[in-house]
Amino acid sequence: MAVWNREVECASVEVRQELQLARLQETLERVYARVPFYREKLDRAGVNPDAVTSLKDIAKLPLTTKDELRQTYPYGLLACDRADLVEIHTSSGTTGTPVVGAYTEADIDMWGEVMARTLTMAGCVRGDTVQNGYGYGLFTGGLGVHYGARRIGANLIPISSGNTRRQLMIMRDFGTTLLTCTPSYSLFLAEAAIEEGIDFRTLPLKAGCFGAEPWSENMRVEIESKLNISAHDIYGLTELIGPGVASECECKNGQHFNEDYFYPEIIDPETGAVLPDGEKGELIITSLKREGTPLLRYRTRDITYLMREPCPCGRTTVRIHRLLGRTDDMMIIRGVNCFPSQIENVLMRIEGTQPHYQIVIDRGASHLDEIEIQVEVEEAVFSDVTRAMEQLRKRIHDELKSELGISAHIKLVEPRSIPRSEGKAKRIIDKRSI
Ligand code: DLL
Repeated sequence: MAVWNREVECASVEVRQELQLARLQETLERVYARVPFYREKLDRAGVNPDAVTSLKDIAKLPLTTKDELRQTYPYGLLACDRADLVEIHTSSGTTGTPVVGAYTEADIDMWGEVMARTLTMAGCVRGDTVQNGYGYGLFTGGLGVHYGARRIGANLIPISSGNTRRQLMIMRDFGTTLLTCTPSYSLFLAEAAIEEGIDFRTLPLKAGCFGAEPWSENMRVEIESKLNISAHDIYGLTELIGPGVASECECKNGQHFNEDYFYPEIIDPETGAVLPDGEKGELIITSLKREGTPLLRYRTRDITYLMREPCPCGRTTVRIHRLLGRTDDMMIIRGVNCFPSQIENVLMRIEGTQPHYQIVIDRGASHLDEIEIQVEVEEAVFSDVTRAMEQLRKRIHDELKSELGISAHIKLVEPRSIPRSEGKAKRIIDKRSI
């Protein structure tokens, strides 16, 4: 059964806003009564739940930041009894303190609904075979798609990420019609298919839902031609639910926001002022129905803008433009979120290295992210025997791998060879033309 919840997705603005206000008020009451962190925050801001009598009043509420989520780890933002939890996910970030999303049965139910809407937009119906190449586990990609495909009643292959040859074999043998994975991995599959002698034009694959990392219109053109499919952009984040926050319909002109569950705003990241539709800024999201870990005005750090022009598909929900960047320096390397500061922390505790380094990210012929870290080493080390250099290189590689989960190519360079900057150091050179 396709899940196109017309009553909600095609509702008039008035009907939708009425629902949003009622849910916002319930959420406020819930967090005020059950989450001391929010009670204190709202008290400090001088807003109690009764102060919100229209949707515009949401601007009175304080913003929530990722740092606050970390400070309240692991259960500080829980708005239900522990006994009512049925699942927990955390961010793919490896900063030591993960960001937690905790789900009650009703939250999982809602996740299934929004993910079923997402897959439906890509044309998925009962009888389709969905190959789910997002990682299963704490990452939300795997189980998010899983619940959506189950809701539709599609034939789901929970293959998870990696193991490229097997992905291709399964795709060919089981007649996969819909693929879900990161956009870069889909291109990697296309390359590998050539080596395996598999021609996508002969496969029944018709569509794919791609997200979890930045990609571009150029990349869509490449994916659509190489895999011979329709490629849809899907957006979400662990903090709010995982995938299922917004997704593209067949018109591919912005991602429809599941506004009955998530309330979007765009703010100026410097001043915090709410910006009008069409203006670029930081996406802020309030959950309207979460029971486990509801969030008020969460700063996603993702940059986009809101599009309210009618969409020919008939859905009336507001859309977000394809993401335009982030307000911080978070890198997403093969789906793993990490910050330059984490790499720096590892480098700085290894003797023989200098605090001068550069991170070069590229997508090679394989279409997968490759990361090279150039590190200046001390004079003595650099002139030392090759074996010592090799040991140091291996140690940096292994520590980064175990701490951040990324496998980087390490290049030790001479002292003073990395360009110095008069202002902020340019740590990241991102050559990915996505
Ligand atoms: O990446 C959830 C997800 C899984 C989305 C599968 C789509 C498909 P996190 O690991 O918490 O959750 O990372 C969230 O990834 O704030 C964005 O910066 C980035 N991101 C997610 N989707 C897109 C997209 C999942 N379609 C962070 N385009 C977000 C660009 C995206 N960036």
